[in-house]
Amino acid sequence: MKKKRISLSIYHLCVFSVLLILSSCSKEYSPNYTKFTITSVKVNSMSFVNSGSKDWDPGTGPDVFIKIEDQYSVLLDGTVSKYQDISDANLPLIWSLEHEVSDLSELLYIGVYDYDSFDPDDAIGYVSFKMNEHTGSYPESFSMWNGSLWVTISGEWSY
Ligand SMILES: [Ca+2]
Ligand SMILES: [Ca+2]
Repeated sequence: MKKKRISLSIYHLCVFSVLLILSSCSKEYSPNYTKFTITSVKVNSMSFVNSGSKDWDPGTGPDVFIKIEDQYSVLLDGTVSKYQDISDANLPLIWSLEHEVSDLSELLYIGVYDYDSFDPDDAIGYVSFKMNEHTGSYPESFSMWNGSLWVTISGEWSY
């Protein structure tokens, strides 16, 4: 009788420990991150002609780079990291970078451009996003589409 009571309490202790471990695990799965650092931007597909159905550059492929922008200004200018004379066979294009988003409600844009030497750069397209649209599952990467432009962003969440 006495022995049974002891084994029962050990059983309860085990159940209690398991519950404790489970509850600490579930806490880990619902973090409250306040920052996201973009570490790479990937262009999977894009248009190779402008709205007039003309090539971005006459005779050569576009020289593609990105900018991270908000509604008011350029936050990260990737002009120096352009890929020159790109064709469809060169996709996807990937840029490694580091840009911290500390206001998760900020409306951000990834602008994709063709670099031009003598006239203003051509705007190939853009995608827009707010990081707080992704705080449900806190993905380390997510994709966005706008017309034929398909962009994947990867990064790290932190406090
Ligand atoms: Ca051009
Ligand atoms: Ca070119």
